[in-house]
Amino acid sequence: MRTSRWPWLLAGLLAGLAGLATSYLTSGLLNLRGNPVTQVAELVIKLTPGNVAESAIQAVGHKDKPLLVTGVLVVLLLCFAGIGLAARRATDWGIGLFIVLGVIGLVAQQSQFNPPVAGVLPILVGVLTWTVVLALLVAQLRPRPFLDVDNGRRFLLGAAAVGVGSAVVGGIGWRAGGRLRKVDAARRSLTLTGVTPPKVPAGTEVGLDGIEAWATPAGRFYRIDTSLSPPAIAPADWTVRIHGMVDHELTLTYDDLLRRKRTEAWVTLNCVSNTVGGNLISNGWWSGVRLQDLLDEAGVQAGADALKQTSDDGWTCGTPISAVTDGRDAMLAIALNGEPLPIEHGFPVRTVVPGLYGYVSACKWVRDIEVTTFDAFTAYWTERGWSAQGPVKLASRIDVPRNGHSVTAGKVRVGGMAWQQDIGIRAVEVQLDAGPWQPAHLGRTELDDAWVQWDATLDVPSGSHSLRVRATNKNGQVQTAVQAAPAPNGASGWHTISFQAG
Ligand SMILES: Nc1nc2c(c(=O)[nH]1)N[C@H]1C(S)=C(S)[C@@H](COP(=O)(O)O)O[C@H]1N2
Ligand SMILES: [Mo]
Repeated sequence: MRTSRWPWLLAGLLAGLAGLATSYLTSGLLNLRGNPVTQVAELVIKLTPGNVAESAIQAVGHKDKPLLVTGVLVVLLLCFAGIGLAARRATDWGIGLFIVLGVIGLVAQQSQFNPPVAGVLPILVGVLTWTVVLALLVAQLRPRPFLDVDNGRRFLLGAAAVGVGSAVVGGIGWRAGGRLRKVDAARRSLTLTGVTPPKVPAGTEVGLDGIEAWATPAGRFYRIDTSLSPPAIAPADWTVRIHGMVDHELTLTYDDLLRRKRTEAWVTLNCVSNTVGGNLISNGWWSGVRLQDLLDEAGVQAGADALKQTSDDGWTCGTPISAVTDGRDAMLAIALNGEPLPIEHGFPVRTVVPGLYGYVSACKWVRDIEVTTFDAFTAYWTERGWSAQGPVKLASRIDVPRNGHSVTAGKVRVGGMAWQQDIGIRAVEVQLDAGPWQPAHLGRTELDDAWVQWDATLDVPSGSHSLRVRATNKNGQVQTAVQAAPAPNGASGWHTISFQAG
């Protein structure tokens, strides 16, 4: 026993499998999509040069993803065995190598787009399991001359217990992930009639390299919520109740919603926490049912001024009724970019109100809408010091050039985005250094609820420069230069960047 390598190899493998099992269970319990193994596989895809990936995909066809995940697993098993052998030299070596694997997992998790904070937990749990189980198992393999116990037998018993335990934990993990798999399947099987695919209107894009796409793909949409794991709600289990200061209370199922008259619109959604020049803003093609129609049917009583919206996970927001009933496309949305809402963005139903920051309007996984007054309640973020009212502030941003970048001196094309949803953008101006404000060319500006792309061509001599931007809305208001932090009701100030020309 003492001389053979096999028990050490087995100890490494079993500790490794135990950590994968507890990590998998943690992902399942948290409703997390993917797990550290699939995330490493995705990182491998990202790091693989395009042409290599292409020929690999050609060689194996559409089985590329399962094959890659299997490949990552095989490499992992080899690592585990190797770690067992390293632990033979010194337990600390084995533990150190497990931590290195954990760091790789963490890098893979963090390199995902919008990694959920909770995604770190499965990795921590897994690494903890690895190190503890390895230490326990190899302790039985070290010669202990003064102890009169049969270490070999104890090791085998421990190894068997770890093996069985991992299988059980893995099995529970599979069941825990079942809810998300079921909702995913229900989502994929939906066919939403009357939901059209997004068609970017001609002229909205100014055609500048490096400027943010006018239409945000669903997978790149910014994501903000307070939930550790997104609620997984099957459409069949969803209802929304509209009640409070109404003549007739309404409870609608998902199918009720599907049978109703639909509205579709491009609406840019942004977060009150977005800093000047920041990217907590995205533009999507939303399909849903107008809130105004539902409120008309319920009959809003005199004196009501607020909708208290509550989500499946208990988050709340307060939305002014005036913003929902003045004719703008405020809706209970069922689709983003022509597909059922992504689970992370509120599936099966979320609210979208053009012109208000998300924290006062865009309730994801919405389950309850109480018609009430602002005096009668304090919503989640208002409780934490943010304003009860959150109309979107007039804002603009420079995307090209990026802050700190270099360009070739001469005629330089610059560009970016400008927005004030519901009101719309009339003009954008840029200022190079202390020069005069110069008008920018705008992409299509008809859609008041969506942001606008702008670009301008400037004469830039070589040297260091600063560039700033300001927008004017369709009411003739010029964006304020007064700098404000995001709290309590949104950042303001002109986005200013520095760049080099040479
Ligand atoms: N249930 C729920 N809905 C929510 C939130 C939340 O934390 N929970 N955050 C809000 C905030 S602050 C914003 S900016 C938007 C973001 O929506 P998105 O994640 O789809 O981009 O959702 C809003 N709706
Ligand atoms: Mo937000």
